[in-house]
Amino acid sequence: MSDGSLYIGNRRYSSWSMRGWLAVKLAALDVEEVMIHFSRPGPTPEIGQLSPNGLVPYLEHRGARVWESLAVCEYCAEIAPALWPADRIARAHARAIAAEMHAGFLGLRQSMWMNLGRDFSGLGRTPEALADVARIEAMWAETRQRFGADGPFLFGATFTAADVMYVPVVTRFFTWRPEITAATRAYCEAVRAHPLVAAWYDGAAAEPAEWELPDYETAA
Ligand SMILES: N[C@@H](CCC(=O)N[C@@H](CS)C(=O)NCC(=O)O)C(=O)O
Repeated sequence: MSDGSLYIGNRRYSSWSMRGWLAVKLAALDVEEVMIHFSRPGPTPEIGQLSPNGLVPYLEHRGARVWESLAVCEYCAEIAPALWPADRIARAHARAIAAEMHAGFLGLRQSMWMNLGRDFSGLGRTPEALADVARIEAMWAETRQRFGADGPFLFGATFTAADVMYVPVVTRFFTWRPEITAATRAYCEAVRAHPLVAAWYDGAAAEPAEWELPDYETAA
């Protein structure tokens, strides 16, 4: 008998589910994984019936009910403190950049949505998306210079909740191929090679074609 349930959406598209799932896996919570594939037009009624905000990820664990991906990361970090850097100043920085991701980058998220099964190279390059890419590249570079010199992740050798929050940005960089520096590319490749990220991609590739949503399968 597991300690609860983690509700997620399509692996192919659900960037917020991916964050919640990664945090739960890194904390090794023993939860049943429940996939609710999205219906369109949304919102998906089954998700609305169980999750307080009508969205995934949604975690139920030993009496705790947690929605919002950043709150899921924080909950998991209570159980597995290494999800945040041990040093106070590094941890403050990690929380700030994780919050910036949770609250922002709408230009990137709207024009370069997550689709793990397509190659949209060169598309989606709106000024807003490119401004977000520039900010993210500068933030990653500063973070790695100050805190992650022993790499390959943002805070060094350990894959933290800050990396978790940015994994779906990495996937977008692979799908949409905006122009990025060699250092950004090296970070993206390290993230893509992480076994949990690879496992999520494999799960996405195994999803049935009937779950594909036409709106997310073509780009101009
Ligand atoms: N701020 C929320 C965003 C969650 C969110 O937007 N989830 C989307 C999927 S990525 C969703 O549940 N959509 C419901 C639907 O499309 O039916 C979080 O951080 O968890």
